[in-house]
Amino acid sequence: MGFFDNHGLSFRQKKALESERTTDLLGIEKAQEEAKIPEVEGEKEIERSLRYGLEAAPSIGDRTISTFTREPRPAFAGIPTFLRSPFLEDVRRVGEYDVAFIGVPFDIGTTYRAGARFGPEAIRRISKLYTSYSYEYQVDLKESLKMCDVGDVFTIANIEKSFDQIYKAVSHVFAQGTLPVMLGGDHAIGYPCLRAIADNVDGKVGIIHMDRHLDLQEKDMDERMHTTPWFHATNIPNAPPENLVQVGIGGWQVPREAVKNVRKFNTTVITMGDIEKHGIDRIADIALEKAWKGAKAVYLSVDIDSFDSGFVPGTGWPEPGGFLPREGIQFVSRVASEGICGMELVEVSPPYDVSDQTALLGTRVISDVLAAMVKAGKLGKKFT
Ligand SMILES: [Mn+2]
Repeated sequence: MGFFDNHGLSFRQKKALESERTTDLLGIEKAQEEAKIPEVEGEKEIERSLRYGLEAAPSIGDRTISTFTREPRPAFAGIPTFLRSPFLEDVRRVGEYDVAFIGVPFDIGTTYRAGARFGPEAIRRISKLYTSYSYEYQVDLKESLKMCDVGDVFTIANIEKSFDQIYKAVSHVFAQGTLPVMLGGDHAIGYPCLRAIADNVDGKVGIIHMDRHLDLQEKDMDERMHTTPWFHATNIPNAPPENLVQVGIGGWQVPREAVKNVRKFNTTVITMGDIEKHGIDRIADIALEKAWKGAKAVYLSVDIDSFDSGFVPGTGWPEPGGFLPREGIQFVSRVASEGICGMELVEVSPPYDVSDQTALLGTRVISDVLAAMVKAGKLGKKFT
């Protein structure tokens, strides 16, 4: 026996222990799962790219590269649509898709820092960083969903007329059985978006609203601004306030007028303290239970300012102490896995953003919602 025999494990013992350890690592498990995901659409994309964009110059060894780029490579090239989805010029055909991304460049409902009209543009641009595949979910969105980007709603410098435009756009998409995903835009758009959906659902619609703010006033400075959507949305007969769950509320920017309406309407408010106390999973259960109570569908409204202001400088009313990115992402994915009828991601204000971080987090939230829905079998029925 050498002096070192008592100094720890032998090589063989170590090996045995290692294999035990690695088996319960998600990271290893996921790499195995990847083998099961098809790459059919990816291959079709390359084929199309070579046909439309021409084969590359002879000196290029990789013959999947084209002359004009017509696929996601290089990430810095190309005209941005959300997640590189095909731009659908003819919106009459939107019913052929599972999901439609709708830009809503609107910020005249903003009461402090403007700029959310550039939100859709910034979100689309930074979404070029993303592939359609997620390691954690083991979902390749383009292999399981028919997605399109329908471009932007034609909004104008009048809040009520813009509401009518947004209402018509979202109604059109939703009525075709396509999941509308709105890239905001300030939070005023929540009202016309919800109204469009509620008018097309035969039953009650619940709302899960992530925000630091209640957005529950009737009017702000005599107009229906971004501080007012849920007052008006929950005034729609089949979107009652009892089915409105507001998550992440808190801080010093909540007007007392809105709080009075929480009492009056009996909405469910969940603070960051509640989340701290009960944890994300339990809070998601509570939110789902309240929103789904007697409802036929649930709408998800994510204000990017629900995240801690340190992570989202590019927003209209930043407020410290909100969700950490991992928490917020976990929450939306729990909500999405029960199925949602539509979503909006609002209040990304690129003029105040730093290194596109706010737009990037917005992109992440939407991508994870879609992946969670696919994983739960709630989306992708039009994909063949
Ligand atoms: Mn807010």
